[in-house]
Amino acid sequence: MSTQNADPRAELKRKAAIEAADMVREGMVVGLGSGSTSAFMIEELGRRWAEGLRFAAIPTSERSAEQARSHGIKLVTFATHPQIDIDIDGADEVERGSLNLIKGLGGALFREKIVAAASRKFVVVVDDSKLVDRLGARVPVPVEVATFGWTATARQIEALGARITQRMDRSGNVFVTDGGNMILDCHFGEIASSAQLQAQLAPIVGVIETGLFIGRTSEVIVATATGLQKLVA
Ligand code: ABF
Repeated sequence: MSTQNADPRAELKRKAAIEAADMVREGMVVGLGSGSTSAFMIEELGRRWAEGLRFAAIPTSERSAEQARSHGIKLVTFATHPQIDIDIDGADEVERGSLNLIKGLGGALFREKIVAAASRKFVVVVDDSKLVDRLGARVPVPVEVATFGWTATARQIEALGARITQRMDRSGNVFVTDGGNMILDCHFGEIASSAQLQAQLAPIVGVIETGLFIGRTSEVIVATATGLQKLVA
């Protein structure tokens, strides 16, 4: 049964996700992204799996793993499948010119970046509300940090000009990532150079990974009210 969507944005996400799922071929190793757009992609791959398409998948979150398992999709690890053919994932913002991304509002950025980095092709699926001229104006940069000493880590990020909020979960507790770390949502406003900001954040002790994905995107599938657009790096 396909998902019915009252939300028109969800319908756009579903269209982009199905287009990306169509790139998966027999025998491929596939990175499964996280978030609601990726969930549509996993649902579509589940449908194709039921029809007989066979591939191996590496999920970027426990939630995506659970969804894939529910369809019977074969999950593997980097130990046996170090090279991923295609990784399909969502994003929170896509910068039009560079195709650099902000990811991680869903909390899975660390695994998402590891999977993207191991992939020959990294395909991003979004609706057109995610396209921006400059990253950072609308959403913070999520930064996964170690819990130990996090206030010291936060002070160093603040020194780069960020206003920081500690990510909480729906129950009001500190959000814990699949890796057991926490997330600081770092509001920089419009970012002049996301590559430079990434270079400043990465060496801070305590920073595990940032949600800035620089120079990794192969292709973006954008769903608009009038159809699909493809942006290629
Ligand atoms: C993942 O899910 C994340 O990197 C990003 O934070 C989020 C996008 O969510 P959605 O597809 O629900 O808009 O891709």
